[in-house]
Amino acid sequence: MEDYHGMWAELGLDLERHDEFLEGLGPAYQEIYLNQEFRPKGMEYFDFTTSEIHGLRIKELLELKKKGHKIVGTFCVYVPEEIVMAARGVWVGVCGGSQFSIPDAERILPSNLCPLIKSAFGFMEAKTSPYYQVPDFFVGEATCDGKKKVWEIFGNYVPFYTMEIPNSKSYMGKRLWLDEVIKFKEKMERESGVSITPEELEEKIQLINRKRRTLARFFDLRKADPPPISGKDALLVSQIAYYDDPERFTTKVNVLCDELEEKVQKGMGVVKKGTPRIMISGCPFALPFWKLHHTVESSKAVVVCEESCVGTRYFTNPVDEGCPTLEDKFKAIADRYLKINCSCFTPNEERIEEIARYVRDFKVDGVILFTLQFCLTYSIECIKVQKALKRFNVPVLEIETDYGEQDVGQLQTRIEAFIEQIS
Ligand code: BJ8
Repeated sequence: MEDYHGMWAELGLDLERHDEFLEGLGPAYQEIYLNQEFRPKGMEYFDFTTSEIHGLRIKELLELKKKGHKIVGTFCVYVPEEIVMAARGVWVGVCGGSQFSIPDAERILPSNLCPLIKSAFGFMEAKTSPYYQVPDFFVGEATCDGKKKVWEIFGNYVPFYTMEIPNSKSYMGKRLWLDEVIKFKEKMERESGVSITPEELEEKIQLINRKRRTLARFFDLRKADPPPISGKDALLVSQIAYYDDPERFTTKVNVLCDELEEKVQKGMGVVKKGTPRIMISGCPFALPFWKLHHTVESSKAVVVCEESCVGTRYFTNPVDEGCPTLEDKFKAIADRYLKINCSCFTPNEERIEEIARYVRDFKVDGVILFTLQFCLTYSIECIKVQKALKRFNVPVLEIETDYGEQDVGQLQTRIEAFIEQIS
């Protein structure tokens, strides 16, 4: 690997602590990822991308920045990727998925706050990740209370823009959201000095739709028994979707899918046919949060689907293509994004219907309802989801966890007992 210390120093990173962070990741990746058996060859690209996520990808982003592209750090799948790109911007997901940065955040933020928020804040505040140094500005969203209040503090450190998200998908909610999408387009145009044209927007709608359809193809292949890829590898692909160049990412996922298709045709999988199939449903899995998948897959089961923003919620529903006017295209974008079933909406019945459909389609034997500690919306929504799954006789295990390692033993015991029960 090239030495990127010069680049990181120019970005103002705390080099010593950043090295410490990267040094911790290497052995974890070896143990969790590289030690797996029967990995598809197509995963080599994703291993490489992960190893270069603070190196080559940052170098690419800096080169794009030099050419006048605006780098936009985002925290939510509600921030429309097509609009960022149509204004010559680059959309990068920057949610935090590591315990490493949490003590830094807790010096300022309350400790009884979601780890996803604390982790991002800690990396930004202590300058231990380039993803908080490179963006020209950040876009947050008024979803959960934790996020929307922390964005106010975040904005004291870095340029920050917050999108309002309605609480419900009512008529008024839809109007508010369309207005927010238009305001965001204006913000992007102001930042980049580019006026978005219908042609440019259509091109980006089609580009991001191709990415979404490819991820849908990838997830479809996981419906096979045995699945041709582990849940851990599939999770990594979903995580890289937030960082990589969309065109290149789509090509590489398609190459991986071709390989997986062949395996499925030959009946080859990463586990034996009949291995208990788990769906994990709930909060997002920001990179490098792999703990839950690793625990499940070390317990003689396989994860076949993530009902999550790092999973199905990211790619479900393309934006309508070919809408005649610019106004229609923005409306199509607003409509598509409002179909994402985040627990911050009330009511959120569509999410429950979606979960039931995935249980059927992915032939799921048991569902893990996953909540990050202190995430009230997903935690409370578990009550309804659990009730619905009970009606369909689907076994459910509720897990609330954080990014730390302290509960791994306890998680392992609970997950093993659950898998034994459904086997
Ligand atoms: S659309 S799930 S990416 S808001 S886990 S920070 S909700 S306390 S991340 Fe999310 Fe957008 Fe919704 Fe998806 Fe708050 Fe819960 Fe933490 Fe969360």
